[in-house]
Amino acid sequence: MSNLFSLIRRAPKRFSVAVAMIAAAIIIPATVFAWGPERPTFTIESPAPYNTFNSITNNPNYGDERNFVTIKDAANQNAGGWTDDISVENGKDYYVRMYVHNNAAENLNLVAENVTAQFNVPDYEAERIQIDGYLSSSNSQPGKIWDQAVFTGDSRFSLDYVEGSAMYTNNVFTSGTSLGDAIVGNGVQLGYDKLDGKIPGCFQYDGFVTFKVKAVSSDFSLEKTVRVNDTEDKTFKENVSVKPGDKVDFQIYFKNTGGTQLKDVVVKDKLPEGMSYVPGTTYLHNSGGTRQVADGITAGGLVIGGYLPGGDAYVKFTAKVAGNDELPLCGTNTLRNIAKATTPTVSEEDDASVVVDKECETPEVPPELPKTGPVDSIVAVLGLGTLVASIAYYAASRRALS
Ligand SMILES: [Ca+2]
Ligand SMILES: [Ca+2]
Repeated sequence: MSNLFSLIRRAPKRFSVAVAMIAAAIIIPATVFAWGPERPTFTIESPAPYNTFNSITNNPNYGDERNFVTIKDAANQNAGGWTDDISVENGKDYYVRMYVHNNAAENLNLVAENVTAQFNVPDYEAERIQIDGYLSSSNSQPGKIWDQAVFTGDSRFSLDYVEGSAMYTNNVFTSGTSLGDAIVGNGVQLGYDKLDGKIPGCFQYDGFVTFKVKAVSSDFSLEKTVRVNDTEDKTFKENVSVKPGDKVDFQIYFKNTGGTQLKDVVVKDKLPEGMSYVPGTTYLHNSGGTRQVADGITAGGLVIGGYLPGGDAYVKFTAKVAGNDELPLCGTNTLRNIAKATTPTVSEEDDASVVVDKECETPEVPPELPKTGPVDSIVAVLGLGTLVASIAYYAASRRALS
C-alpha cells in the first residue's frame, strides 16, 4: 500500500485523479470484506504466546487467516476456488467455509476452551446478501472474531441454509463430522478429537467448518394494459383512444418469475384525474378460477394471495372516462394509469394510457380597436393646435369688435 501512496505523491498533477480513482477501487473491496476485530497478528515463524485464533498472516496453506470465511460453488469439487464474492444462479448450492486455527505456539501447550462457530445467514431477499461467520472461545484473545463473504445476484434472491450440511473436518475427522444445524442458530462447539470445545495451539489442531446454502431467486413481473369497454376488439393494449364519457377495462397481469413463494401479494391501482372506478367491476383470475372480488383496488389495494414460482394472476376492472366538461385540459388529454404490485419486501409498477380529446367552446373575439400610430398622433396634435388657434382668433376678434 505504501508503494501506491508514494505513486500518488510522485505522480504529476494531471495523473493524480486517475491514480486516486484506481487507489479507491483497490481499497474499497478490502473495506467491504472486513474481518474483525482489529487484533495483533503473528507469523508461522513467530506464533502467538497466548490463545488467539486466525491471526497469522503468512499461513503457507491458507494465506492471511483473518479472511477466514470464504465461499464457492458447490458444483466445483476441485480444491481451491474459495472466494469472498460470488454471483449466484437460481437453484444452485454454494459452500460456506470457516477456517479455525489456534495460533498459540505448540511448545506452550495451551488449549482454547469453549471454541464455538456460529453463522448469520439472513432470511431476507436482496440483490446482495452477506453471510457473517463468528468464532469464539472463552479463554482466547479476542474472545470473538468474525469475517464475512458476499453473494450477489442480477435480481433479488434469498439464501436457504441446507439442513444437515454443516460439517467439521480436521486431522482426526478427515471425512468430516456432522456439526448440527445450530451452526446458523446459537452456534456449535468445535474440537480436535471430539466436539468438546477444546482446540490446542498449532497447525496439527486446525480445521474447517463447512455448510451449504441454496440460492433462490425472488422476483415478479407486472403488466398493465387497457382496452375500450364493450367493443369487438377484446385485446388489451398499452394505450387506447376514446371519447369523453366512454368506459375502459384495465388488466393487471402478475407473475412470480422467481424461485421462491411470494406471499401476501397486494395489487393497487392509481386512477388519474378525469377517470373514475366503476363499482362492482373487479375480477380476479388465477389457479383458483375467475371470480368477482370486492372493490378497493383503486383505494387501499386488493390482496390477491400467495403465488408459487411460475404462478400468475389477472385482475380486471372497469373505469369511466369523465365527460367532456370534466376533463382536465382543452384538446388532447393523456390519462396515465399506474398499477402497483407489492410483496412484503418489494414492489413493481407498470402503466397504461387512455387518450381522449376535450372540446372547448371557441371564445368570442372582441371587436378590433382602432390603432394609435405616430401619424395619427401628429394629426391629433395638429387638430388640437388648429382648435386652440381658432379660439384665440375668435377671442381676439371679439376684443377687436368691442
Ligand atoms: Ca471473507
Ligand atoms: Ca403497460
